[in-house]
Amino acid sequence: MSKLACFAVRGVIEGFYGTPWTHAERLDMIDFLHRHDYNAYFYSPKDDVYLRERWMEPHPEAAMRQLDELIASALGRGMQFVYCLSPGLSMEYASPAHTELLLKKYRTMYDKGVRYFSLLFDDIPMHLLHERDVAQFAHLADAHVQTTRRVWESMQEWGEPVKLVVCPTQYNGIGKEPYIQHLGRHLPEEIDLFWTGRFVCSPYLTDGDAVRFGEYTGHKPFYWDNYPVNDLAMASELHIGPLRHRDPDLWQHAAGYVANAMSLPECSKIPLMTTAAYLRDPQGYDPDAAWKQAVEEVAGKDDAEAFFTFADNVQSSFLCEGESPRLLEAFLAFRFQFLQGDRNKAVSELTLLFREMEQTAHQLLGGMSNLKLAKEARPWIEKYRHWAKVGQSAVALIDHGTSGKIPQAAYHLLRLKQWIKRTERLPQKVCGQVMQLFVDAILQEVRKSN
Ligand code: LOG
Repeated sequence: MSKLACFAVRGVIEGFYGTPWTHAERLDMIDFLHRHDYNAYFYSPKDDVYLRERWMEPHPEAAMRQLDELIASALGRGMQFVYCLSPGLSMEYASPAHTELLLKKYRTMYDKGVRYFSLLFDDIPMHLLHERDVAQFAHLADAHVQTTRRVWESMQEWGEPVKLVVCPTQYNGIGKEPYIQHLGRHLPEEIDLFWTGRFVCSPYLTDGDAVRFGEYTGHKPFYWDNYPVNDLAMASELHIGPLRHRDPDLWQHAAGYVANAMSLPECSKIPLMTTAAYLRDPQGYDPDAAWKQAVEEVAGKDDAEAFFTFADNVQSSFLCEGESPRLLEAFLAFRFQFLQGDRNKAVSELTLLFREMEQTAHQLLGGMSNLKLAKEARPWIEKYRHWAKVGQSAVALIDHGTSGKIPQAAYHLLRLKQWIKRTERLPQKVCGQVMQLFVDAILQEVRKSN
């Protein structure tokens, strides 16, 4: 299938809460995106105050120079630089002066060559805030329609064609909600609407839902996919697993697709490479094959195997329930072997597994060739190392505890409890559920045999 046949816009949005990427990280990301067939970078870090809280003020001079470089870097590669503003925290929609200020900010970017803009109304109250707005507009959707139309009409007078995508305040659901339906039905068809799917973080994106959204709103959805972003309540998860459960036919019913990234740019590259594979060929997309390739490229050949072993335990997200599939398999095999087969063999195999787990952690902590990846993933790798220690103490306990060596068993039980305590202090989500089940089963087994 040709690239042109699929998603027309294939973007990444720097749209998370938390520490924005540095200038160097952005330049590197734009190059990375270009190399992987993305065609748009959306500039919208929630914590750049000049896009949100202080949207009325111009960017400081130094920031403006950096924006110039980002724009040149994207346009020079034939990519779109999408400039996004989020005025909804304070904008008085009825105020012509406010609309002028908004247009002035967009116009500054237009003069620098930007032709793609976004107006974001996400994460603001669902009701009108200013008295004048309450008097002038029927409801929030009415205010958003009129403001967007004014912005759009002015942009049409600037000469060159521009594109505009709006993020509604209600950006997830089914498209039938009164706010989004009003917005959709009253905005010109050329203006796109962001949509995150049924949920803020949608486990599935289906073509059926896309078709229905189109019918309800009169606009094909422009997907804002909240993966791999891991901000706010998701901060303990590291989203380095592959993109999953996006229908192969989605592109036929979508205006575009943008992935919201993590504030950890190097880690983000792994899932973003799998997303690139999906966007390039949705029919042929194989998440696990794409994942392996992505880890090889980002971690580098020498560390790929170790990183992949680790990454297999860091999969839990709204896209994937199986947190540690290989470890779980190993535990099930151990259980069978221990109870029905060769007890010693079972114990020695599992001891080896936990030693290897610790070695893997040491290799990754000690000297990965991709230093940036190692630095970003460090807290999760540390947690992985802790679980390896828990595992080793647990196996030692079952070995001694079930063979009646009481003093040794007591020692290992103490060690196990210490390691569990230290491990539980680290908030990062890494193979926790699987390890917890395993430890509980061991403790139960030891209790039974005493
Ligand atoms: C924000 C987004 C944030 C994400 C995940 C949208 C449209 N907006 O709930 O900036 O990174 O969720 O926490 C959001 O998704 N709001």
